[in-house]
Amino acid sequence: MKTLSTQVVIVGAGPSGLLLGALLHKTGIDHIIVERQSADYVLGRIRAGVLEQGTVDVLGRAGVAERLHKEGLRHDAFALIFKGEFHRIHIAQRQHGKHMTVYGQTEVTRDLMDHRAALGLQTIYSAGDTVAVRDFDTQQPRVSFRQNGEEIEIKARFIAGCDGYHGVCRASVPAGSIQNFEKAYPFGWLGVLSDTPPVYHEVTYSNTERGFALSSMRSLTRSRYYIQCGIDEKVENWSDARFWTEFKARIDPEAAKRLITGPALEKSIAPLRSFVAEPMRFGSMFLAGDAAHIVPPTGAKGLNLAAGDVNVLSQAMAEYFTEQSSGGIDNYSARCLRRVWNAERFSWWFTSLMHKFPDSPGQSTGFQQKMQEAELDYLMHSEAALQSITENYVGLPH
Ligand code: RFL
Ligand code: PHB
Repeated sequence: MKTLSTQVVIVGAGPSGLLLGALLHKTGIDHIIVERQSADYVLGRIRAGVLEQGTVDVLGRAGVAERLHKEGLRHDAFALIFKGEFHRIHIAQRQHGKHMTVYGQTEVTRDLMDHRAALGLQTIYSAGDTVAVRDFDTQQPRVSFRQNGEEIEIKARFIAGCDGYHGVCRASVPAGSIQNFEKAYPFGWLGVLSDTPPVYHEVTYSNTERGFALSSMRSLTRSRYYIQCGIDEKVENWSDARFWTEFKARIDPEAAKRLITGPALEKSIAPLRSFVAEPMRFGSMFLAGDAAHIVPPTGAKGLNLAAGDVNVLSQAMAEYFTEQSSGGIDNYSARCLRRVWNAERFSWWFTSLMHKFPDSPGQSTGFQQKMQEAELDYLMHSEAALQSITENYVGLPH
C-alpha cells in the first residue's frame, strides 16, 4: 500500500474541487485532488453557462480569471417570453451596475486545470469507483482508492467532498446524521449545443403552451438551447430536425423566422430537482457544491452556489491552519445553508413560473396556467417585483 499525506484531500475535480484547490493554494494550504473520471471526461460535460459577478470575483481571487475577463460576455439583462410577447428585464439598471457573465463551465474547468498544471499541483484522475472516505469523525480522516492494482491511501486533516450529487462523500455519512430535503419535478430539459449564432442576444426564458424553452449561448457563434421534455423522454428519439421544429414553436414568431439551425455538437437530457442535505459538515469532512445541494437550472444558480461554498470553505480552512481558529469551520454549514436556501427558493419559484405542469388533484384544468399568467403580468408591471427577480438573478451577496 502506498501512503501519501497532505492537509486537505479534495474528492472530485469538477468546478467546486478545482476552485477550492486554487483558493487553498493561494493561502499556502497543501492539498491533493482525487477524481473518479479522466480529465477529458470532466471537460466533456456541457453544463453551466452563466456566472454571477460574485463567482467571477472568486475566480479572480483564485488567479484564474485572465481568459474569462477577455472572452466572457457581459450581460446586463435577460428576457422572458410569455403569451408570445418578449419582455426584456434590465438587471444592471436595477442592481447598481451588477451584471451576469456568459462563460461556459467547460472553460472555467479548463482554466482551473491549466492553472493547476502550471503550478504543479497534484490531481489524481481516473481513480474509479473504489474511492472511499474513512474516519471523518476523527481528526485523522483518510481517503483510499485502488489504481493500477495498487492500494493508495491519503491521510489529511480535512476531507472536502466536492464529488457532486452522485458522489461517495455524502453517501458515506450515517443516515442518522444527515437530513435530505428533496423535490423532483415532473419534467426534464433537453439541451442542444450548436455552432450557430444565438437567436437572441441575451438569455431568454420562454413560457408557452407547448412547454418551456431557453435560449442561451457560449459565445457569439455558439448557441445553447433547451426545451422542457417528459421525464422519461429518450435523447435517441430527438433527431436534430425534431429538436429545431419544437424549439421554433416555443419562441416568438419573428425569432423563429431568423433562427439559424445546425448540427447538434452535444444533445442531452437532464432531470430537474431541488435537493439540500443538512448539515454540510460531518466532523472533519465538508460537503460543497452539488454534493450538498442541487437546484433546477432555471435561474442558473448551481455553479454559482458551488463557488460560494468553496469560497467560504477556503477562508474557514485558512483561519484554521494559519490562525489556529476553528470559528470558520464551525460556522461553515450554517453560513452556506442560508445562501443555499435562498437560491433554492428562487430556482423553485422561477421553475414553477416558467414550465408547463400537469394538472394537480383538486385543481381544474388551466388553473396553474392562469396563476402563471397573473404572476408574469404582475412581474412585468411592478417595479418591486422586478427589483426582486433581478436581485435574486444577479446573485445574493457571498
Ligand atoms: P460536479 O460538476 O458534478 O463535479 C463533481 C466531480 O466529482 C467527481 N466524482 C468523484 N470523484 C472521486 N470519487 C468519487 N466517488 C466521485 N464521484 C463523483 C465527478 O466525476 C465530478 O468530476 O459538481 P461541482 O463541482 O459541485 O459543480 C457543480 C456544477 O457542475 C453544477 O452545479 C452546474 O453545472 C449546474 N448548472 C448550472 N449552474 C450555473 O451556475 N449556471 C448555469 O447556467 C447552469 N446550467 C447546470 C446548468 C447544470 C445542468 N445539468 C446538466 C444538471 C445546465 C444544466 C443542463
Ligand atoms: C446555460 O447557458 O446553459 C444556461 C443559462 C441559463 C440558465 C440555465 C442554463 O438558467
